[in-house]
Amino acid sequence: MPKFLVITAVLVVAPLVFIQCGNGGSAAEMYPALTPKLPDLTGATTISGIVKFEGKIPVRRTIEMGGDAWCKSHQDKEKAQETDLIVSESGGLKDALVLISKGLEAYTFDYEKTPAVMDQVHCMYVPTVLAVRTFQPVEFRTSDTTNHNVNTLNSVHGQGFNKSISGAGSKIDWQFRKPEVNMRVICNIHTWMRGWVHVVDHPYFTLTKEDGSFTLPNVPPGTYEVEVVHHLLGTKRQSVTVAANTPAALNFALTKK
Ligand SMILES: [Cu+2]
Repeated sequence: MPKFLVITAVLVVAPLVFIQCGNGGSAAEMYPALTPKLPDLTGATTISGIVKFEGKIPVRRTIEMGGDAWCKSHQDKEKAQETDLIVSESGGLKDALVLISKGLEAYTFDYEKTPAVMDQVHCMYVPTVLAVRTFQPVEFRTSDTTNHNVNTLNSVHGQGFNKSISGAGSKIDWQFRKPEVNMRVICNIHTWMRGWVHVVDHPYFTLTKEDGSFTLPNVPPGTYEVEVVHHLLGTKRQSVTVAANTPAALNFALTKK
């Protein structure tokens, strides 16, 4: 087949396959059968460290909600600050995903069935960043008495959705079934609303705290690649060898691209 036909076929057919497979899903939770193959935790220890932002510490501005009367009148002046880049006074980067990206291939972990929650409060996502397991139930809630929509359609695996939500206490139930990072959550009604969802297929991940610190507990001895992912600053990886009962330290620095 001529090369251009192959390329055309890939470009045309591939998106259709993604749409029809629907890797995400709502309503009834689905858990394909699996046989856990868990690591031996003898000598397991922690990997911990700090993720720093390199560069001038950004000043977070208060969000202007003037375009919507309900949001403006309910705005939490302290909390309604830009969420794209949150850096502490000491340069610690908040809300970076830290995960083991290589070294766990031999294992199969049980599902996490406790729902993860992203709420909408005073026209902001709370929390702004959510890190969940594949197949973990996720509840997109609203505590607001105004209308929102939740749009995650930038998913590269076609597991996003776009649904409207209104009425305090309402929720959208969803499952993300493929590992994926930096899925953006937006509300098409309120352009300042921005969140991110990361989906990981094992339990060795966390989000950095206010000061940029992180801890991955219960890591069995071995050699791993650890990855840090930030929605704005990109990805960095380092390898680390974890010896039995010896906590490992690992620091990262990210900067604007
Ligand atoms: Cu909204």
